Amino acid sequence: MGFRKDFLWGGASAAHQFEGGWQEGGKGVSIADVMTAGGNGIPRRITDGVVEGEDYPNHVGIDFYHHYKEDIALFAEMGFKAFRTSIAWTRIFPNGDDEEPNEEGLKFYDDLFDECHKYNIEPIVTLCHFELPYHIAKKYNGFMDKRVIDMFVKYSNTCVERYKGKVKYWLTFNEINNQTGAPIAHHLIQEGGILTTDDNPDNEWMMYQSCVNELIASAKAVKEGKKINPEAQFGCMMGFTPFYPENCKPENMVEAMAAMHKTEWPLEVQANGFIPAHVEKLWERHGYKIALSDEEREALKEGTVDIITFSYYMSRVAAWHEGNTHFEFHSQGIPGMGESDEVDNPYLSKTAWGWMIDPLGLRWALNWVYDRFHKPMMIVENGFGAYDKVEEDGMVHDDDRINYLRSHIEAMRDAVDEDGVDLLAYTMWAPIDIVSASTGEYDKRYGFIYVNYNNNHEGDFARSRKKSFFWYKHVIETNGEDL
Ligand code: BGP
Repeated sequence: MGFRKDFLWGGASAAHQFEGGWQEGGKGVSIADVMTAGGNGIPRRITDGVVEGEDYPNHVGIDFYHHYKEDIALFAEMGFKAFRTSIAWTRIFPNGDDEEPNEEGLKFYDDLFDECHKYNIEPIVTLCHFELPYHIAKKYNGFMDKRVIDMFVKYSNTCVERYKGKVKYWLTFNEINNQTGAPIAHHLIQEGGILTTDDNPDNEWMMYQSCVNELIASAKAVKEGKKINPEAQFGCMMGFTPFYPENCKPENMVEAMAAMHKTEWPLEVQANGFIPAHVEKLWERHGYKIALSDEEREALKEGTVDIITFSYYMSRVAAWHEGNTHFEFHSQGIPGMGESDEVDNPYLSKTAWGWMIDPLGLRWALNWVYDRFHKPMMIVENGFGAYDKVEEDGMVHDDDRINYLRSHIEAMRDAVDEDGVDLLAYTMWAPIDIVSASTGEYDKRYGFIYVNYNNNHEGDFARSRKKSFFWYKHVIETNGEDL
């Protein structure tokens, strides 16, 4: 009973949120490098190139680029079996469409993966985590252009070939479903949101088209990657949020189903190999002409994933509104698209950023995915963003974080023990404080390891262990028995 003996306990991060060194080692500019800091209710913005005087936190991250040995040693001290990180596309192909890869960039990840293996830490590697090369966004309008599919596949093949003996687990795109989950520019980052605006009526069509192109790129990368390295295991990566109906009114029940359709459809594509009927119907209803050839449909079929991975932070609630013409969930009131179909959950508390805390939702999520696809799964993100305070004893006593993680690991253990789901890994987000993806803040902290740096760019990047560091070490030591 309990977790499998070889369960991969660890943590997860993403290149743009912690590496820094944005102009070192021949790296090119990514979309994340032209994203301003937000916070305090101000949204992040993607600027057209780097603008002097703006704050771009991803330029520095937490300087992992120069601290990776120290950081991996700390992960090893906690007993990590796995570390999920991403490769910055622009370290390998600085412009995205370059002929030859950048050797210095390739070498950096060689060293990083070697450092992980030194401590028997298995790397789990995301190829594209919210950071398309800026040049691709500008020149091709990102994944709206079919040529970018081949650029991604070339990049993926280069990595799978180079790190053959070092990386077994590959995830193609981070939270690929967020591309169409909420039609605001922030979610167009991966495709190159620079050329779109929030109130562009073509946004939804563009999001579907660019997401379809990403799905084709992903499938081709899986198929070719398995030829390059038959040992490799490829996974999709979803941002998973269960949707509950507001109550047992049948309309709300069907609205919650529609919300799951709307937000998780790429998972169906990557696991089943075809576009689900409900999506084809939505395109038809809206008159979206999605370019998808027979050959591309075949590619989707041939490139299904081996494992399903997802992030889990919260659940959400869907409500039907009188006057809605279809069961078609909209999370935001968008011009021409009606009011928001999302409401609060009165049974749950929230983080300081309004994310609903729902450990049982994780058990529900694991079952929802396993019931449908029967493939091994990994939880590759789950964590608690908070304002941490260093106390007089020099330590962060992050009991709220411990409670959050404990309750989620318990729910995950129940899903394994009582429901029989096949779970391979748990990599919490993020073992060390990093830059927040949604707000660009340093002060939204997730780590077991505190980094002395803040929103005002004060601090020396010194690392120190929080109370949760010692708690998680014990969790790993007991393989999740003693929480
Ligand atoms: C996920 C992203 C991560 C990470 C996490 C936490 O959606 O995959 O990159 O950032 O959310 O979000 P945030 O950093 O906005 O708190």
